[in-house]
Amino acid sequence: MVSGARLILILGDQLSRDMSSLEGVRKTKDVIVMGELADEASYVNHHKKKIAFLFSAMRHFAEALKKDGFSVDYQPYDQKGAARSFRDLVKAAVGEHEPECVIVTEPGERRLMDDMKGWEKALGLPVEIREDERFICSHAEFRDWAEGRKTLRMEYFYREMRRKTGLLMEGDDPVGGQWNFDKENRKPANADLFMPRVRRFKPDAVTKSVIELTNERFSDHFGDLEPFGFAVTRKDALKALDHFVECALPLFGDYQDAMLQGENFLYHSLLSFYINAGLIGPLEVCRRVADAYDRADAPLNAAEGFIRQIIGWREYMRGIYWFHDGDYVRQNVFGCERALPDFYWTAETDMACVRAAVTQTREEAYAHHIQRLMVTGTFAMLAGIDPYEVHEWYLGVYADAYEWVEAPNVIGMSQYADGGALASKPYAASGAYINRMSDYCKGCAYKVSKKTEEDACPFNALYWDFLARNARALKGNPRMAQMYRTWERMKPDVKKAYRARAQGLLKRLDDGKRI
Ligand code: FAD
Ligand code: DLZ
Ligand code: SF4
Repeated sequence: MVSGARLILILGDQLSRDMSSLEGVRKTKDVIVMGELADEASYVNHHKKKIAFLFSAMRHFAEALKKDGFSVDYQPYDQKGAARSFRDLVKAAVGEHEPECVIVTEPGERRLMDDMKGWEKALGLPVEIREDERFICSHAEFRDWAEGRKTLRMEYFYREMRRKTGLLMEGDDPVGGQWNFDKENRKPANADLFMPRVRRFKPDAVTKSVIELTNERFSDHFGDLEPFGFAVTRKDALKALDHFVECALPLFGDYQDAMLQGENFLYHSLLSFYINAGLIGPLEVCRRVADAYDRADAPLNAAEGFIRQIIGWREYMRGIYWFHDGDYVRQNVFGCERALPDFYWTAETDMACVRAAVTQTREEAYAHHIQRLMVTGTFAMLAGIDPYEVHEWYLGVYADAYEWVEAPNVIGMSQYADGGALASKPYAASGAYINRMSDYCKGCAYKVSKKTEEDACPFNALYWDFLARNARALKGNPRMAQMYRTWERMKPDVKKAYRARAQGLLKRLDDGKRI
């Protein structure tokens, strides 16, 4: 023990030298504590790749700190008598190092924040919880922007962030005279497009031993562990960023919403794992993309579209998550109670689109935004699945998932379970949307053009049934008016047939039968 030592706790998704908890750290005096924890690894059914990615990235980060002369107390998962939780880890470290205080950067999940608030009393020494400064918008700034507004909409928030960062700005005006080029970003892809190859990284000795550990200790968790190709260091995550900017960014905008059978990644960046875990920063990523635009290496619709996802959507989601005091993840405006179907784990369904999204999720711990939103997300909402179960699924299966970003995307954006606090209308769609944006329907057992027959696309009847079921909650929404007008114009026997087909499908789900 060194007198006056401070204990600095680094969480698994805080793997950055720029963490506020490390500000003012003294190499010779302070102790940095990190740990692989049973509670964190199992509070939801985390994908095996997510566990291996984080454990390996944590080990690399800790080693790099040690190499630079910091004092690091690292608890590997299999250590005898290992602490299971952050609270126990810190308690043990306080016993061992007798620090004068504990410093931590705020966590990204409310369950932990609530727990940390009780640490001071439990440990009997000061606990300083610092703000996470990796975000562009602080809690106070978001509150200032949000409070007093009747509705919160991302587009207006995004403009503030453009002004604040100066990204793609010419003085006070957006480059190109428009804030948003989304209209140019809705092209369906076709199979003869040249697809960039994904940058994968060969596991080193540390990753190999973590893969072995994950295989042994988390064999009952969801997902395929190998092949494993994630970057686990900042150096490799930066290579992944370079690769994206060079190979995929130019067409990122055009095909952002497209889906193709057998193409898991298209022109997406695959950077969310690294940004969320702290290996690379959101602003450095955006600056790199803005530079590519300045050098004419990427068109404006791609650069703007990408930057909007990060300084717009990503920051907005985090703002919304913390702006709600209560239990955001328990919102359920439609009162849905249906259990999550088994095919979210097994991919055993005849719906080609859902099968593809779940299969690639199992293989990669990744699906891109439109798959998450308009395939697995829309199906769950149309089928009336309990949003909390949907939330737990998303929080587990994706390697980039932490509640601050997952919950608003799932509860708010994809399930509309918060009643419109985040989105102006539900992302409800029939099979026609998936057919327009993908080639899944061509190879599907169901016919997207059919409506109520036995082999009709399930999304079609479930879509109208969802609207009919939830008319009271949705009918007053001006953005839904056109859909309700169409529903009301339908002949009674057509409506009846839709609802009967939907009931048949839902009964099959409840009986655990294949659809
Ligand atoms: P790209 O398509 O290349 O986009 C670039 C970056 O923009 C991403 O890396 C990400 O940092 C950011 N971004 C894009 N859209 C969003 C968004 N809606 N919210 C926040 N950031 C965004 N993202 C997560 O990081 N973690 C999650 O747990 C998560 N869960 C989601 C659940 C649902 C139901 C939906 C609809 C979206 C979810 N997203 C989540 C947002 C988005 O799908 C992922 O960020 C994206 O697919 C990650 O892949 P990428 O890095 O290739 O992204
Ligand atoms: C997701 C995760 C997992 C699987 N395991 C650990 C771990 O063993 N140790 C750790 O420090 N963090 C882990 N994490 C990330 C935490 O769950 C994350 O820091 C909190 O959810 C706050 O965002
Ligand atoms: Fe999905 Fe329906 Fe198309 Fe099949 S027909 S792939 S279920 S949208």
